[in-house]
Amino acid sequence: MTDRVIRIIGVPIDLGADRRGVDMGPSAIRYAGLNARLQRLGWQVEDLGNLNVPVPETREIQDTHLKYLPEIAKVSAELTETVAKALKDGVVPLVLGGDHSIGIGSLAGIAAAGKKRGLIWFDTHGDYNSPQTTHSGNIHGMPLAVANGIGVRELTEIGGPGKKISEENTVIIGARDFDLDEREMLHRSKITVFTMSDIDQLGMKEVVSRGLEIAGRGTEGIHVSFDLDVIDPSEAPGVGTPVAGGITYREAHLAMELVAESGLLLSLDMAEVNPILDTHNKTAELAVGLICSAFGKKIF
Ligand code: 6HN
Ligand code: MN
Ligand code: MN
Ligand code: MN
Repeated sequence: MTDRVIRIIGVPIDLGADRRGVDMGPSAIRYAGLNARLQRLGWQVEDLGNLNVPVPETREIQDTHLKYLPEIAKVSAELTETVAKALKDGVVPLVLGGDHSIGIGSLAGIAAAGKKRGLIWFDTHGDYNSPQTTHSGNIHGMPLAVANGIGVRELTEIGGPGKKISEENTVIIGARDFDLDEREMLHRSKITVFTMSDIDQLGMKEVVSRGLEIAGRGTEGIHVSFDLDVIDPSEAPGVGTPVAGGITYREAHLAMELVAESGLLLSLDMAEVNPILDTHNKTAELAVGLICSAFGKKIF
């Protein structure tokens, strides 16, 4: 890491998900001591505060296959500009969700800044639905597809036309819950998927090493988009979409430690913390711990 400034961008959005609450994620993560802990690691921290996001009670759903599309498109466009500006300013964007629709703006911002970056997407889910394949109509199930040019133009053309990721340099880690058509689309793509079963068989160290090799090949570095629901609900109860059978507390830290050691990390999203379902801010504290591991915290 050559640059020592992290710019925090909060995105208090839960319009992309059915369950309320992940809009409070940025507050919970800050409350868990994020800024001070990053400073203790030697980083300068610039906190931009939160983007302006409407609350669902003030809006109506127009299209049930793409719930809150106009609102999410507007927030994503603003996030795109904010992330692109951070990269142009030479600082490290840290985007706090909010639901995982934040990935749309993060990845579009990276592309708009002209950066060729690999991507590691830690998630239970593929987030690779299209308006045709979605069963929920929730846009947080679509950001990876959108970044790959799949979906409506209101989303795919944010930050300019064309794909925002290179499929060959994109890796999903921790998957265990795909929708059927989503799974088919991912099979047809060149995205690499490491499932929970792969982690069981190979171990987290090997999976992340392979992931870093794939994401880092021929790129300037990598973006990591971390959905807290990849962690087992016993250790991360406060997430938008809990699914049993996730990675452990230590596996999650090991993954972030390996990311830090690689020296490849250029930007990070932390998504889907839901304080309403959390117990004593446990999941937000875990999110802060993982951010610190990703940005170089060592145990000894
Ligand atoms: N997330 N595949 C489901 C859907 O509604 O499309 C779940 C998506 C979850 C998205 O957790 O970021
Ligand atoms: Mn997700
Ligand atoms: Mn998820
Ligand atoms: Mn279907």
